[in-house]
Amino acid sequence: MLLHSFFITPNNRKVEAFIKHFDLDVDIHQVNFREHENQTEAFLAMNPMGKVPVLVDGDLNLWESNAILTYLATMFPATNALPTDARARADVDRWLHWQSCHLMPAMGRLKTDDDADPEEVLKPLFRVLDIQLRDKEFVCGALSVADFAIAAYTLTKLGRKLDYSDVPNVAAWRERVASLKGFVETQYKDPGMPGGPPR
Ligand SMILES: N[C@@H](CCC(=O)N[C@@H](CS)C(=O)NCC(=O)O)C(=O)O
Repeated sequence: MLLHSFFITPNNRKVEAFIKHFDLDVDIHQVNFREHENQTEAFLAMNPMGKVPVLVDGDLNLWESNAILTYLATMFPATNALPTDARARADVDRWLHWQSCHLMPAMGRLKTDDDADPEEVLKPLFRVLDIQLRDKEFVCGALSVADFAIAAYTLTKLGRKLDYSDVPNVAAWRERVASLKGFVETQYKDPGMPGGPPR
C-alpha cells in the first residue's frame, strides 16, 4: 500500500500516526504542493478532489482520511482499532463523523476568521468530548481510530495554543495520545518543509 500525504496537516498526520504507531506495511509519499503535484492528471485520477491523504491499495484509490483509517484498521486487524461489534463500531463511527462534521469545520473557521473566539467556537465541542472521556482512557474506551482522528486536531499549532484546563478529561487524554509512538514519530520538526496546504 502507498499513502500520498502531506504530514503537517491533521488529516494526514492522523493516518501517518496510525501507520507508524502500529508499524504497518504502508509506504508514505509526501506530495509536493509547491509543484502542484495534487493537481496533476495522475493525482486527480486517484483523487478528483485534488486533496491528500490518498491511500492506494492495488486498484483501490481511497481518499477521505477517516475512510482510510477504518480501511487500514480492517486490513490490519491486529491493530484492534476498530470494533466488529455493531454498537461499539457505531460509537467509533459517531466520533469519526463528529471530528469531520464538527471539529474540523470549527478549527477551519478559527484559521480563517480572525474575529472568531476559540473559547466560543471550540469549548462547546470539547465539553462534549470531556463528558465522553469521563472514566475512559480513550474516546471509545480502548484505543481506536477515533483517537487518531480527533487527537490530530488537538495537536495542531492552533490546538496546542488552547487552554484545556476546564476540560480536564480532554487535557489528560490529549497528553496520553500525544505520547503514543505514532504521534511522537510524526511531530512537526522541519519548518523548511517545501510548500504545502495550510495546517
Ligand atoms: N475531508 C478530507 C479533507 C482533506 C483535505 O482537506 N486535505 C487538505 C490537507 S489537510 C488538502 O489536501 N488540501 C489541498 C488543497 O485543497 O489544495 C479528509 O479528511 O481527508
